[in-house]
Amino acid sequence: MAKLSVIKGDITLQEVDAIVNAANTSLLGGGGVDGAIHLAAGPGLLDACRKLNGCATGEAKITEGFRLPAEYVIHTVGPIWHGGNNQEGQFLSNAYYNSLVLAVRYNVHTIAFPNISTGVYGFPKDKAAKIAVETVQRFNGEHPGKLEEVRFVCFDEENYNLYDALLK
Ligand code: AR6
Repeated sequence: MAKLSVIKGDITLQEVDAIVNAANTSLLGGGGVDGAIHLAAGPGLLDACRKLNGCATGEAKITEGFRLPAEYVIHTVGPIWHGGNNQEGQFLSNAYYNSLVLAVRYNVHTIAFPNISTGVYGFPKDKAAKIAVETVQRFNGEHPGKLEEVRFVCFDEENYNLYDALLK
């Protein structure tokens, strides 16, 4: 069974097969974790993203990692929080699930996720953490032996504490 772990830190430094980017539908860069990943990966990442024709909310696309320690970047788009009655939970779950589907297809065994949608997209952190953990556990149950480690990389203390409690 894949190990689910949590650390407080910077996703661009993670030595894993793939890191996940919380992107927007253009895939052409932005602020937050997206900006940090593009900065660390270098301009090759933006060139590669230009060829992907964007990405719908809840879907995922993959590129190489360029200057990052990770071999791949999986770009996914979480939902913008509009109060919770617009299928935000389903879209967030899809973003995690579809990232993992792509990871397995590319023989990724270790993967790091940021806390998708919990920055400028405004998804409540407690709800998002529950959905993230439940979705990864469901995927693992459905795909036994495919993943070794799924690491949640939290940038802020509040997210770290939420994941730490859920994974205990
Ligand atoms: N490593 C790990 N986590 C980080 C890092 C980092 N280096 N930097 C920020 N975070 P956000 P969203 C955390 O806003 O809410 C972009 O402009 C941050 O603290 O990056 O999905 C895209 O282009 C927060 O917990 O992503 C989109 O337009 C989490 O990453 C939009 O933001 C996600 O915050 C996506 O919004």
